[in-house]
Amino acid sequence: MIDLIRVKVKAGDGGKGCVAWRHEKYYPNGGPFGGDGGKGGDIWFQVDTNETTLTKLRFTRSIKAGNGAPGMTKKMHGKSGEDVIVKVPLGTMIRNAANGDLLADLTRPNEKVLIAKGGRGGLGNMHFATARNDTPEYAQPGEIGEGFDLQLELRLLADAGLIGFPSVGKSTFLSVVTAAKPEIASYPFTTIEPNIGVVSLPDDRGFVLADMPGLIEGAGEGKGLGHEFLRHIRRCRVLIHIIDMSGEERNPIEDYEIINKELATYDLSLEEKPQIVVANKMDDEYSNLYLEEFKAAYPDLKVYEISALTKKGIDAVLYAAMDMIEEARAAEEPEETKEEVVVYRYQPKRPDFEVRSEGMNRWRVVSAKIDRLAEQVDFDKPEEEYRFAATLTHMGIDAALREAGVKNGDQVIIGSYIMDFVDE
Ligand SMILES: Nc1nc2c(ncn2[C@@H]2O[C@H](COP(=O)(O)OP(=O)(O)OP(=O)(O)O)[C@@H](O)[C@H]2O)c(=O)[nH]1
Ligand SMILES: [Mg+2]
Repeated sequence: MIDLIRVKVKAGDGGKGCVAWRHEKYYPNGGPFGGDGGKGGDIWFQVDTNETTLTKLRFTRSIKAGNGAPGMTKKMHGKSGEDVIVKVPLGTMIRNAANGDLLADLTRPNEKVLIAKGGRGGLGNMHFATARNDTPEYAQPGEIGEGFDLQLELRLLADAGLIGFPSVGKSTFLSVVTAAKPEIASYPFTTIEPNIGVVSLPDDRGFVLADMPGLIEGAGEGKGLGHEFLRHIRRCRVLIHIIDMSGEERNPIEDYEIINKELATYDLSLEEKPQIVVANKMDDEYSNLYLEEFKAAYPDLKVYEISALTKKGIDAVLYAAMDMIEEARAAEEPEETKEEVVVYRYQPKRPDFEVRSEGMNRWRVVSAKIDRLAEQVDFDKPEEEYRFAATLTHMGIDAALREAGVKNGDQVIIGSYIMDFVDE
């Protein structure tokens, strides 16, 4: 499948903190002076409606964001690593290849999602001075950036989809109303992958149109090529059902029935989708006869008569499709603006925290939740400090530290705070 690919992503690592000392005229041994490392770059994915396939990423084995630079003396921060924004087509689904978890389903123009977060920079030694030790030889290493194996899948997000039996002229239709150049031939199953194009109407409206492989009887249960692509059809707002009216190879009345039956077999909701019925190949000498029969069989059905070959009757189909699409759009997204950028962050389920040994009687509690809490604590106020400590105990952090082997008097680093572990 062309629209299923794997790619590795690795966000940037944080730069390491710096160990440095203040050496100035009036501060001969002026204390720790090392700055923090820079943050590693993040990896984002963003919808770009100019992209229609994932082919560009097909040969990209891995995507890396920049690492943060180490901290420097004079308390200077290292430079942050550069972010990477990967442009993908509308309808891209991003999964964690390891377990199949859906990380993002990009269904809106410009939608942007953070997939791999860069590591935080390590703290420089200026943070580590305490009453007990005013010459800390220690600075933190940077945090490792997140990395995943991703599986990307493109589900076409076309507004309209062309359906019908093989050789009825679906690709021909696409080729005359868009700039797409699908393969066209007189044998069935010429199209084996969906093709996509953009229809631009003279009144500045437009929509995305997809051409599908031909469906046959039994497609809904997996016969032929169509089955794979019925799931794409499910995402279209409007179906344009093309019928070969020349009667040369097939019977139009039967065709129309069979295709609708297959749609319903695959998914009942497909039966409900707005459908435009198009009689194609009206340039053929017998077409009018078959059309009469067809109309007699379905007297209430609106049938658009066209010839994709001579381009006759095409505009009426496009305007009808456009109107139905706009109606469907309005019903789906009542008050959304098209240019909106939606940013969200996939959060895998993890324990709230992790205890790591950093050697030299130092420990680190890694936890976004606690970091957020710590930001709100005023450590100059004993009651707030006490409440914070109680929260840590409540979350099981004391217990986890003890289990990891922390001893009385060890240093515990939480976010950008360093505390002495006092076991009473
Ligand atoms: N006479 C006539 N022939 C047409 C017309 N439209 C398409 N054809 C011919 O019908 C044949 C099949 O056309 P395609 O556009 O490849 O058909 P398709 O529906 O995409 O077929 P698959 O991809 O196999 O499902 C080609 O030989 C076309 O030239 C038309 O309006 N009139
Ligand atoms: Mg085709």
